[in-house]
Amino acid sequence: MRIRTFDEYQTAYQKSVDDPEEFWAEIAQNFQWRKPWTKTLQWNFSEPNIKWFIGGKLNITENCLDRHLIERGDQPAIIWEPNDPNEAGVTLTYRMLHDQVCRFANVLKRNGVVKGDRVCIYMPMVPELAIAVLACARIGAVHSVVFGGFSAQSIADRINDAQCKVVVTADGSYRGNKEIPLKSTVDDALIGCPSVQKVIVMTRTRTPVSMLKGRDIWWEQELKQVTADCPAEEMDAEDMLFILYTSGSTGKPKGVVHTCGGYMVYATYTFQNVFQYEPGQVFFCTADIGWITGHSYIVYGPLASGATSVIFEGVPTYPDCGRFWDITDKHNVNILYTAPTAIRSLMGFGLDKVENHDLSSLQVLGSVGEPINEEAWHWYDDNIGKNRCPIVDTWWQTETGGILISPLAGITKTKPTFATLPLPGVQPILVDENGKEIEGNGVSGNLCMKFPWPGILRTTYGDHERCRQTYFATYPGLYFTGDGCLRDEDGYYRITGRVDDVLNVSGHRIGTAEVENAINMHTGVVESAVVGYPHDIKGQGIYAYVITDQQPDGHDVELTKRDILATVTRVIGPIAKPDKIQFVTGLPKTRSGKIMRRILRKIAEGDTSNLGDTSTLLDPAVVDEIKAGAT
Ligand code: 6R9
Repeated sequence: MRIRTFDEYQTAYQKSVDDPEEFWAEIAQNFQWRKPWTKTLQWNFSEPNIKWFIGGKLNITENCLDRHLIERGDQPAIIWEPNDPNEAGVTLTYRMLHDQVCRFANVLKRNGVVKGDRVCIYMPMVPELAIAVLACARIGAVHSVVFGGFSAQSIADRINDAQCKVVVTADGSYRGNKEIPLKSTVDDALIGCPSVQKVIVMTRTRTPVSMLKGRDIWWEQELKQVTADCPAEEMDAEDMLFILYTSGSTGKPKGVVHTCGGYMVYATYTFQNVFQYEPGQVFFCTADIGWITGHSYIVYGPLASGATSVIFEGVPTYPDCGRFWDITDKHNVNILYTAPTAIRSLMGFGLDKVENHDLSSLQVLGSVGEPINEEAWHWYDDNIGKNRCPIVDTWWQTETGGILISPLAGITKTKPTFATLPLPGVQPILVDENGKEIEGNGVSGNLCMKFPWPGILRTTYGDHERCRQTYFATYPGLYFTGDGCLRDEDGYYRITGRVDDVLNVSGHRIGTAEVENAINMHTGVVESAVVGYPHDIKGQGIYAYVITDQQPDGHDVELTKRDILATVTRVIGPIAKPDKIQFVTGLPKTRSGKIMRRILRKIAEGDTSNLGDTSTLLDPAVVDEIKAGAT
């Protein structure tokens, strides 16, 4: 499965294009199947209908756990580093993890969860989060992990969309010097979630919680009632493995669906090749399991590879900005996978807390989530990798299941800010607005894919038409990523950012429409428009133009801003809080009533010299007012 030279990469790539089915069938042989597949691929992008390893039967947890027991049962599978460095961590060997997953799977069963049921997981970054995820997979339940920073309303929306039967949560979580009450947020969410029958609560912070009789049960108590004997459920390759909600350009997050066989093969293949993983290495991905990066590269990819995966509960700046480097030295991390926003924020603290670390265990560095700027790339390369660790800038999406465009560590020649070349099995194509292919090198366009890979999403939960509309209808016959992209003279790809109304704030995808909906819920707000603007640390910041029912001087502006921020936090979560709010009396609209975001974006960027054609505006005067009041 491992590619070791650039020649081998080229050969593999060619084969994956010439004979994709044979290519992936050979790779899939490296996994444990209960029953082999009868047909490798069947697909069309028009419905879409995509199936990999048809008729194959498996359970992903047998691949992540059982099959490692003989050879590496006593090797660490998970190293858990708590928020507080003085608290004892936890190391779970493959045998221990297997045992705990089986036990918790039995807890789920005992509480009525059967194959196909949806389970919402809203937890801190503790080993029990990975255990809950794998326990669902063990019995064929579909997990829907909701990031611990989301609000009660966001949890409720996700639970209702997927009709989850059970919620797994904790009393609270620690992040830096903050204690966050998770269970009480779940309680608020569940007021409007009739599908939920049971809530399983793990003890973490000992925050007082209300436990509703007949509904709420303690994780620890439940575990006393079960054995560690839990045979894995036999799953079809195309049975659902999980749902993960992600923002798009419309108001409502979509439940991206991944299935068992293709996702397993793709997450694992990309893990081993992109990072050039060697047995015994320690892998530290700093993402949260609440995002796709954590699903694929903390849980499934590393565990299916028999790797040691670090789970970190805290934040990069607690107790100080050397925390990542403390963890690297403490656990002898070999591969570090983090986000540009974290690198940029740590850069700002200088080198004091870097230079007092050894970091010699590091061999490969990764970046994910957003474009990495040249300065951050070099800082990472010079100060963390000491110019001896290849950097892999990995481009991919929740919908792609795994990395699509990236260097192979130490094999592909890197170029700062370039995700470089497509992985085997990935066929990118750049198109113009009309869907016409832009051929050759030294060109830019909208990034699409013309052929499926095993990790591609299969549908959006409960609304297949939405999946078709969002990804497969813009350019018929192609999967549209929503990203703009440059292909340089060497054929290297650089992702330039979203071309739709999706923001990327600190590597988090946030739809402008979602933020607008949240702002508009605040009393007195008449209308709002949200755009992104370049932000030194977050990559993009959120800029909101808001019309209220008061004259700009008729209300306490600072107080109203604060209330709007509180509203957004309440409706979505703190990650969606605007960085800047400007009160305006009107928005630049065309005669047909469409907001001209292009103009708002320019003003937010501070570039008002050339606003382009404003002649189609209903009221051009509004632009001058907005320009004058820009913050
Ligand atoms: C894995 C993940 C996906 C969006 C994607 C793109 C941006 C991710 C990137 C990158 C430039 C990279 N993105 N990796 N942009 N270079 N290496 O982040 O998934 O949360 O769904 O976000 O993130 O814009 O479309 P997700």
